[in-house]
Amino acid sequence: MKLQSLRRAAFGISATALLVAGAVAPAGAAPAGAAAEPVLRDLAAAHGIYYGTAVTASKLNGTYATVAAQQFDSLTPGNEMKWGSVEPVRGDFRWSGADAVVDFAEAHGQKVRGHTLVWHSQLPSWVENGSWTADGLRAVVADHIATEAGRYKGRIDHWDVVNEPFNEDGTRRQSVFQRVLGDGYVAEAFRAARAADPAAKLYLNDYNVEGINAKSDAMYNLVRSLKAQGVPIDGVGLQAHLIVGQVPSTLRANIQRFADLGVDVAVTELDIRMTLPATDAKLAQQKADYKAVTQACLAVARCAGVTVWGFTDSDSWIPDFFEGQGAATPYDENYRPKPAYYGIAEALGWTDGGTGPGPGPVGGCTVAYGVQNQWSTGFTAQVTVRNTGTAPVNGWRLDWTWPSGQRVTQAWNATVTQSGTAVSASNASYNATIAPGATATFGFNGSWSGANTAPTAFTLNGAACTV
Ligand code: 9MR
Repeated sequence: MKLQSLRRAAFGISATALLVAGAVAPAGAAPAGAAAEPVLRDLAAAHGIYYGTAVTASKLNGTYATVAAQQFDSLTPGNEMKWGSVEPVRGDFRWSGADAVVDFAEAHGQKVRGHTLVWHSQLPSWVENGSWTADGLRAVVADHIATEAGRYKGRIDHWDVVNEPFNEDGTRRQSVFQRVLGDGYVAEAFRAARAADPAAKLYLNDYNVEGINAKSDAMYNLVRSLKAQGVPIDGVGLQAHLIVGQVPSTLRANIQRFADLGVDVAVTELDIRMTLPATDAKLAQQKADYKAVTQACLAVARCAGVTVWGFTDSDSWIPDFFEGQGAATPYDENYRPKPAYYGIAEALGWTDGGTGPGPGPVGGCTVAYGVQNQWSTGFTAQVTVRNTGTAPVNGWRLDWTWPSGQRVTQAWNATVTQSGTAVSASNASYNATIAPGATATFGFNGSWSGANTAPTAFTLNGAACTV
């Protein structure tokens, strides 16, 4: 445990995990006598760091929402807070996507990284192509920061205030901000962000700055000079869009040198891409790489946490931007945990107890969910899980998300926990093993109001089941 991070650890553990049956245990705790899937957010919290993911607001339902809520304690909207998303036309604000991510995070005890206030890309054309005087653009940027950071005041853990200000050689990128306002736009943006939301930690974020190189040297010199001028900068974000087998050997030393300047550091957009198809060897290397990045963060006291840029290969920017490449995230396209997920967990201290990683069903699972009885405020439901794979399942956890705000109040034949709308049911000691073709059944009472809509998606040990 990092001593200076006790506050953050306490936050992580106080997540609204609610135990409704059985002994008190955190969501995802190992059922007796069985290997359980690791829960990254709990493991990270025990070290005083967070583990986050970028998300897409429109996908926050079903299995996607369940995994995002269960495994991560920080969310970054992948696109929804960018200037082009929130004010595509001057004075015409669209907050629904950003609001949805912030609301979801709060409902699940998660922090939010705000991304991003001042960036050359995904800018509305009225900003990018305006014919600006310096005073005119300065006022527009100040207003944008005051409006967006002000809207979410008190609800954002970190803001990426300025994103990607550098070229690869360490010179300043000639964005509209740089061209019209000069070097000082960075300091002005940080001051405006502090004024708008004094509680948010303010970050400078960039890519290809993970190792020690010309670009990260430029970032280092800028942070040093901002600190010397009293500019309110709190952290540095290393995006970490990496390639399998190429984690920079100087990553840890680089994190440390920024920390030594008196700022926090976060890995903000981690993904590790490979040339497709993914092979066992590449996935094994990717596991080692995810583990190494997580270990580098853990090794430096001021490293606040790690965010993966999408947790599933079905929600990754890589295939669209790098032809023939992909498989860059910790879960596959069907939400099955990949070796990379276990690499993260191992870095965070999880061991599989010698049973081998991934007790997930080899061939799959089906779930039958039935409401047996319903009255004005409550209901009784029964859930039957079938192992349709060819190997036994030894220890299981079934996850789902409530579509209409139900709550589990009492359960039998499983230990059920609920955090926000996300539910986890773990086996009892006497039904931990499900032989191929066999089933396990448990039941519970719940409360409902308005509607009692059945869940549409379930995962068994992280693998999506047929419903
Ligand atoms: O993940 C984002 C993707 O959906 C967008 O199409 C893309 C457009 O530039 O931006 C992606 O996110 C970027 C992030 O905002 C800044 N660092 C690089 C990320 C990957 O391009």
